Amino acid sequence: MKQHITALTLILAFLCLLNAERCLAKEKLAVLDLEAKNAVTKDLAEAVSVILRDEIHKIGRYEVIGKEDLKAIAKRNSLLLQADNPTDGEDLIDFGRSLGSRLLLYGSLAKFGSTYSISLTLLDTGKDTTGIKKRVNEQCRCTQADLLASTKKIAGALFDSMNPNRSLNASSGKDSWVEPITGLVFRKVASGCFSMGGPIRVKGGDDKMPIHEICLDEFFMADREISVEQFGKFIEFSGYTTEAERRGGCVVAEGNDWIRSSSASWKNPGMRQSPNEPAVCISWNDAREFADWLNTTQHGGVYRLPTEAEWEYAAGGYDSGMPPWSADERAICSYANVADQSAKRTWAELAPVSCNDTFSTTAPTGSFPKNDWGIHDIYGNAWEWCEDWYSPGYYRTSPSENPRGPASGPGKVLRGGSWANDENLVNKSFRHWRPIDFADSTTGFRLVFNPI
Ligand SMILES: [Ca+2]
Ligand SMILES: [Ca+2]
Repeated sequence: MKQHITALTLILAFLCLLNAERCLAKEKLAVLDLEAKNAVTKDLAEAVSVILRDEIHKIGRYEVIGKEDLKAIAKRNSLLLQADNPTDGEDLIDFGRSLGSRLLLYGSLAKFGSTYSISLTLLDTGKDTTGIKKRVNEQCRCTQADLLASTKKIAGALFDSMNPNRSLNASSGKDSWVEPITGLVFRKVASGCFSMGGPIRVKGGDDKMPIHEICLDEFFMADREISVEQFGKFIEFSGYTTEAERRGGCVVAEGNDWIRSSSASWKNPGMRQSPNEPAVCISWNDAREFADWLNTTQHGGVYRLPTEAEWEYAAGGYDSGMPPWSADERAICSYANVADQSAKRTWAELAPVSCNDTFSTTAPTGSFPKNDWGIHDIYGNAWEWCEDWYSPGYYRTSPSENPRGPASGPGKVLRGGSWANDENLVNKSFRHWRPIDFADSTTGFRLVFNPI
């Protein structure tokens, strides 16, 4: 008998050598129903979730907990099955642990126009290994039937062929993040401290004083201003109408004056623009809507406008911490699109710098050299909205760590100057502001990103 058992054990061991996967205990994986967003019905989100479970089961590496088992375990343990609203990371970790499943897959399915957007996050809930293991965002400009067919591919993308550019978490050490819908590239800006503010001799009054030490956590900043093409994607997918289009137009340069034109908007800002030039005639509210839209499409992290401190820290991304033309203003045309001699030919009343940057209005984003953080056009081209309310005395009371501006103000901060400004406004410390519904043909924006 003992000999028979030994022989059987040997046969099993041999079979295991031939197919090790069958002999190893598979890792448990719980797949929550996808959250239905925008124009997606709960039924469709559930159907895609079922296909996801099947496809992951077929991969063979995981014991996928079925929907009914999920419900049963949750009921047995008096848990709230959070499949409809998987938003809080801590709750999800607790939920996964309670299920006895170290791996938890959750996400959402949204629809913008004719494009489906599916976002999936694989969460490790293990006590010593807690964290996001993988993340994937895919878009499918397709019919509902095609979406169901392509779900198989999405499961593969998550477990087998993730594009490293689309996977990131705060501790991964990656230096960039590509937002999948717009293709926006975000560069890591490392945590650090710097002197914020500037001397009064620089135009703009004493709101830049006192110069004070600020320390910031790491963040990711878009390497370019939002372009006309990228803003157009937002409009197409979201159906949003800008404030200029709804509320009487945009202030544009006409002749030697700045006038409100009722027909002007980001589509028609009073000057000819190519798709890769910065979107202008953008109000703060419009910029905020853009960020909110991205946040509804994916779980990768939070998109937002930079704080004023983050903007100024990123703008100091040079060896000296100051822009490279600080010693000689004529060098500014090599680094930024400003009101230069070519602009003067079109707009006679501009006070131009004495050099020629060759662009009379906006330039395609990325036309000028990036700074040491990898960021283009932080000076000039389009003004950039910040998250902070403006207050002229804020620097006297600002906290020294991660300041977020005062609680209220007459408007929001704009930074960096534009194609219509000289070096007095195109500099590191000049503080501009406008009401949140204001838009002119110099106001644009860029985003920052914080991974979860
Ligand atoms: Ca110019
Ligand atoms: Ca700019």
